[in-house]
Amino acid sequence: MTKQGKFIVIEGLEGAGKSTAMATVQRWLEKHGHQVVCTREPGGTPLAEQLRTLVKHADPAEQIAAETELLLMYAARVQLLRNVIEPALAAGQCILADRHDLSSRAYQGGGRQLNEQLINDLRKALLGNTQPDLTLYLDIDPAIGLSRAAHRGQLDRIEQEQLAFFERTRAKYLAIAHSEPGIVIIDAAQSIEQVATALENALAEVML
Ligand code: Z5A
Repeated sequence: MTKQGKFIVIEGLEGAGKSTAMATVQRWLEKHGHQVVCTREPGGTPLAEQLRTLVKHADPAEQIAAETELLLMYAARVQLLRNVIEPALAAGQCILADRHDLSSRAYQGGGRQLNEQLINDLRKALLGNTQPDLTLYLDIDPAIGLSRAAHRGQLDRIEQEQLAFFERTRAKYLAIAHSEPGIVIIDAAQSIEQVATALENALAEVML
């Protein structure tokens, strides 16, 4: 029987350094002999990429209900799960994910203050047993993260939220990371080199 691959997720606020971390983690995994499939959420299949565009660049004239936002994130996630994540894990490959379900719990649960039961029910009904083996949460003060991200130019719909929204999101990330197993908190205010070392140490503990 083929060995089930590992499912590794990178999480954090915008500008925390997720894209930079993805490259570090991918290099580490490949160096240690793993076949890596990278994903991003929302996105990662043709339909999920269309949902990503909708959710990030919806017409500002229309108010997007928080529940609609959550369901669009979930529609994209289930599409990615069934078409990419589950088959790759079953084939013994590693999934390296730029965001997964913890983003919904933090942004829609914390930032948007949606009912937690609703999010938990969706998770249970739709994600089943496919859970990350390791989540690397890059923790950053939202003011620092947003200032890093601002260099990229025009902000999307969610990036235009007030600082308080991102502070609630960060608080939810931290509360979950402190209370559940399998989530390592990395101080993302450190230098890129220090963050890379912290990521490699966390990987070594779980993967070696
Ligand atoms: N969202 C949601 O609400 N609910 C969900 O369930 C899901 C998502 C799945 C997706 O955007 C949006 O959807 C996101 C959450 C929401 N919205 N917001 N706002 P995304 O994931 O595509 O984009 P993002 O989160 O905005 O990612 P990002 O801005 O690309 O962040 P990043 O990848 O973490 O940043 P980076 O590109 O690696 O780094 C940013 C800059 O900082 C760059 O110039 C780096 O060189 C620099 N950097 C990186 N690390 C460092 C350190 N350590 N020191 C100094 N500078 C650094």
